[in-house]
Amino acid sequence: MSTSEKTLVLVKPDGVARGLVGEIIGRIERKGYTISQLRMLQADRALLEQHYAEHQGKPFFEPLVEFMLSGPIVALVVEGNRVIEGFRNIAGTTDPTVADPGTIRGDLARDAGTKVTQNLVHGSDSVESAAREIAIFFGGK
Ligand code: DAT
Ligand code: MG
Repeated sequence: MSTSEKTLVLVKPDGVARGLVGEIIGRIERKGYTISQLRMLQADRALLEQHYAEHQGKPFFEPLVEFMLSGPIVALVVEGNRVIEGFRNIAGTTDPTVADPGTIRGDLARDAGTKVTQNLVHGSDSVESAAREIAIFFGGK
């Protein structure tokens, strides 16, 4: 049985604004995963409300959408065995203050003092989320 998976990775507006796209993509490549699709875009509200549907109603939802609208993002489909778990490991935990050193968030992000946590990257959290999110950003291809 193959364990090859796809995940949706986003470099969020803080990552693009800080010039960390290459650093983040480089870490994914050096880990050995395959980048199979990539696009830079300015997201709109409808796309983000769909992408973050699970967080609707939470206090950070509106700040999260506003933050994700604040500048261009880079969307990638990344493939490999157990890549969903593997990318979330190299990304580190949600809160960059306590994310482990060696991770993207632990090495490159910190508390920005904003209503929403700014942590450079998104990675899908399950096979189902990945399929749903890839369809949102890449039209189901
Ligand atoms: P992750 O991106 O680690 O999967 P998540 O899906 O729970 O985290 O939340 C999506 C994003 O929302 C997260 O990357 C940063 C922000 N966020 C999550 N929890 C938050 C909180 N308690 N306060 C502020 N922002 C938060
Ligand atoms: Mg999440």
